[in-house]
Amino acid sequence: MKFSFKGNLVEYKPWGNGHINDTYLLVFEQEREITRYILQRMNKSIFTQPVELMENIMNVTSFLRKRIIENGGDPERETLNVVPAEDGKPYFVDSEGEFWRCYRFIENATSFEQVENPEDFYQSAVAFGNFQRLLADYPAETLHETIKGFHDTKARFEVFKKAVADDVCGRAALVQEEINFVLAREDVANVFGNMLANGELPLRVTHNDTKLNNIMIDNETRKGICVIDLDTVMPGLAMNDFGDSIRFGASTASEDEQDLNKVWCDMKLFEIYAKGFIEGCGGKLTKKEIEMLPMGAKVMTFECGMRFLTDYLQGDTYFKTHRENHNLDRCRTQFKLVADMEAKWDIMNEIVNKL
Ligand code: ADP
Ligand code: GN1
Ligand code: MG
Repeated sequence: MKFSFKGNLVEYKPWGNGHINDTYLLVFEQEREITRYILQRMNKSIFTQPVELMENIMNVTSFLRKRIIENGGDPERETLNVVPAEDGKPYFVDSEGEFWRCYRFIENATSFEQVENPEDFYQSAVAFGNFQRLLADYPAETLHETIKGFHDTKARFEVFKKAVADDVCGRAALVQEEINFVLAREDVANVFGNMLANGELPLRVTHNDTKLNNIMIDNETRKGICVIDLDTVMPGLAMNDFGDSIRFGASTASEDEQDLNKVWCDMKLFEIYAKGFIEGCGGKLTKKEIEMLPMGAKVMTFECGMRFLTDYLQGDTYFKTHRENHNLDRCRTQFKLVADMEAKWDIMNEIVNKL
């Protein structure tokens, strides 16, 4: 690998639970000093413009770096740090045309797959809110759109319908109930697109993939130290960043739990996250945005379930899967959560009103 590493490679293994990139931990040693790195093979079929993507990441992380220093923080741990390739570029292209990038490993911090302690979830909310606040005056027009229409739920609904009609794997008949669940909720797919078109919502620079495992929690202070996985930082909606965190972190079970009796949207976790996120955004959210936070949770959960189902119908080509029907299991947890949010709709709105 043509990166400016320190010392000799002593260990190398797959790392983390991301669904998109191939992530490895590298351990180097020099005069008994250990340095760890994160190496990633970028998913070129999903991120078709890796050079532009890395340009976004370099620009966003250097912008954050300045803000973190101004606020007296530690830029080595509070933002991602790209390790340049030997030619100085922020990526390396191998002989097969694969794009690799490398980050310094954030030590003494953990990314969680599920909420183990409500206080951690609160801290992750503050950190994701802060991230949005820190980027509030980032020149949004200079960002490349790394995935076109990433959270255009309306467009994703059309892609879903086409996947059902094409039925390339002959799986549609097996999932009629799930298909009907989506088709009955076209209004959910349209709500934010319509509001944007009416000028009711501002576009902001958002993260767009705010799962709990995309934040590093400091092992000692238990604060959300660093927001990672910056591939989808683009202009977007505040409610979507809020909502994606809820769909993943406020669930009482993991994203691919097969026993749906275990899957609920926990209202205590919803409240804790809403409080932390609003605080983290530091008064930047409009009244309308705050009012629409419960809708963000529902839309993101619905969209994600629909994306898992689309991928199942298309033959599991987008998300990494590790067992048969993995995308279908994931889709079912999301729809169970949507149904639970619908049942708890008044409570969710009361919580946000109270805040
Ligand atoms: P994906 O896009 O596939 O989700 P991520 O960039 O989120 O890939 O990385 C996958 C996992 O690797 C993360 O959830 C986290 O646990 C770990 N990780 C990524 N970057 C770092 C880093 N700089 N330091 C420590 N751990 C990291
Ligand atoms: C993917 O990269 P990762 O694992 O953090 C996906 C998200 C989905 C999520 C579902 C670029 O996130 O949009 O919500 O899986 N990222 C991309 O777990 O598609
Ligand atoms: Mg990730």
